[in-house]
Amino acid sequence: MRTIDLRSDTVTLPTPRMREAIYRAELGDDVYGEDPTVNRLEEMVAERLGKEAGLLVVSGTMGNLVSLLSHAQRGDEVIMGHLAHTYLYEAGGISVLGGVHVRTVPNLPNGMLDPKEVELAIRDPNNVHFPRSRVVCLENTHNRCGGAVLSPQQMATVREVAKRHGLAVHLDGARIFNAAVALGIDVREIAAQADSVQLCFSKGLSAPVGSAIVGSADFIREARRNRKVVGGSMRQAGIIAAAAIVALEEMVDRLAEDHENARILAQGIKEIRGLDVDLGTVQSNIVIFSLTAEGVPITDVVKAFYAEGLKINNIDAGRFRAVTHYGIEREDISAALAIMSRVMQQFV
Ligand code: TLP
Repeated sequence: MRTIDLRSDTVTLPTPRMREAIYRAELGDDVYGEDPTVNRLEEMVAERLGKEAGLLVVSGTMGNLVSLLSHAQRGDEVIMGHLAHTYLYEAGGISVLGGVHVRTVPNLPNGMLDPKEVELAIRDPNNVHFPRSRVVCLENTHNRCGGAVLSPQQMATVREVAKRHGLAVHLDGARIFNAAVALGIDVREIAAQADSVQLCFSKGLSAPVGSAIVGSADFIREARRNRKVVGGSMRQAGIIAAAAIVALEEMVDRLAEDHENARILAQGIKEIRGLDVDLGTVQSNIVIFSLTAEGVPITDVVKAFYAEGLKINNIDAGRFRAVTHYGIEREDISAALAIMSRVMQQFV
């Protein structure tokens, strides 16, 4: 039985071209700055996002950690949404390792932060009671808000407040290319609304490992030091960079297919008794949908999906998340819907 894995776009395997590029990669010791493939990737990603410099890091989590440690010192405060990945799913790294305090403001259902709420959260720097507000984080696309896409115009409203108060803006752009493809714009327009951006190669872009951070040359110099602090400096990391280069060159435009598949999946879910989805929230490759069948433990439904070869996890007691990605074809979406429909008959 073929398994259809919609748990995440992190499950994507490297493409044949990536395996070939990994095999052939020219390598050197990157801690000496001598890995030509890493150097090429870092220049390429900075150029692509319209920033001065880039840095390869192991993961999205490390990219956000190193970025925030570079913007904020011990006792400083970072403002982010209460549904931010960095707040919910990164093991509190910035507090654990950096002594950086987090202040949350409510995420709106569209993934945005209300600029008025952000402004209210910024502390008076002259009051000794308060940590110092240093940076505001946005996330685009927004994972827990169902892959919601933030436009540059929306982001600019938060950036304006941050700049007026002298704060930096960091973007968790794990899926920034999904946002750019969904909006049909150059990714630079999104990156321009942040001082630093973290982006992942290992999600929809299908590389096996790796993220990058981009920003000013000064910021990246500091981030390179902080990457060392967290043990993230690598040696012949061209092995990783080679696949990331292929990801940037070949895997961005096809994200549109994932978005279309997500929409078809959501439309199908809407027709299944016992499940529901707000189609307006499906803007990229993530579908968050609800269990409406009463008195059914959601984990029983998850188990029943798995037993039929469909991997979808729940994100809380009432909602599931499905993510489309490279390797999931239109037929898989039809097959997934058939399984969901069959399974839900047991529960309604
Ligand atoms: N997200 C993963 C899980 O951790 C939930 C997923 O399956 O979606 N920022 C965002 C917006 C993310 O979605 C993720 C990963 C990260 C950062 C962290 O990236 P990694 O997993 O590379 O550390």
